[in-house]
Amino acid sequence: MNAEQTKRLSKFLSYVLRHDPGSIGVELSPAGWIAVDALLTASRKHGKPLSREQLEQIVHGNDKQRFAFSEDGLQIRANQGHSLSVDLGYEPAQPPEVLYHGTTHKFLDSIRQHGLQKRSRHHVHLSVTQETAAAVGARRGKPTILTIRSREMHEAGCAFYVTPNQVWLTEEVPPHYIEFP
Ligand code: HQG
Repeated sequence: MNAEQTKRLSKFLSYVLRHDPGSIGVELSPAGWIAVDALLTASRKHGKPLSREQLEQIVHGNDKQRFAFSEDGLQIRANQGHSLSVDLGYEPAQPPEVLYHGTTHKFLDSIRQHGLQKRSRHHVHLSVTQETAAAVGARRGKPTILTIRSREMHEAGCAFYVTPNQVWLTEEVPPHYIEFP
């Protein structure tokens, strides 16, 4: 599978596992899982033939670990980024002193006013490193990196969760915890 094919299938999987499993006629468990066999069969039926081997390549080769297999390897789910209602079961965790959020200039006025909001996702996504935040921000234009005083937020009672791929999640970030460049 070449890089272009991998990217295309990874996008397809993101769409099905985060947003619309019904588009290929399948359902997810409350924790977001689907049986690998059911996924492969449904994908084939909907014109996206996919082998177990390709799926493994996507799951393990993905730089951002968007997907995970269950321990027995029989099920798969997305690690984060859902718009569907799923309970991923991540434990609340204590964040580092600061975390970073990558965004773009045109959103700054609104963020200054309203803070960071989760928009269509379940959480606001925060990064451990400025590099990651820069890459996230670059998806939408010239990146701007915001520094979030996450420890202070946590001490004030805001819950944080961390995904297996070190993305930190929280409900929202009020403006006074954000340091703008
Ligand atoms: C912005 C990708 C105006 C926010 C990435 C962001 C990440 C506001 C956009 C993951 C705002 C939402 C998440 C406000 C937030 N006013 N704009 N009050 N509050 N925003 O994609 O964090 O490829 O939902 O700054 O790599 O960009 O999906 O969130 O620009 O890890 O695996 O609204 O998605 O990963 O955009 O990205 P998103 P995000 P995947």
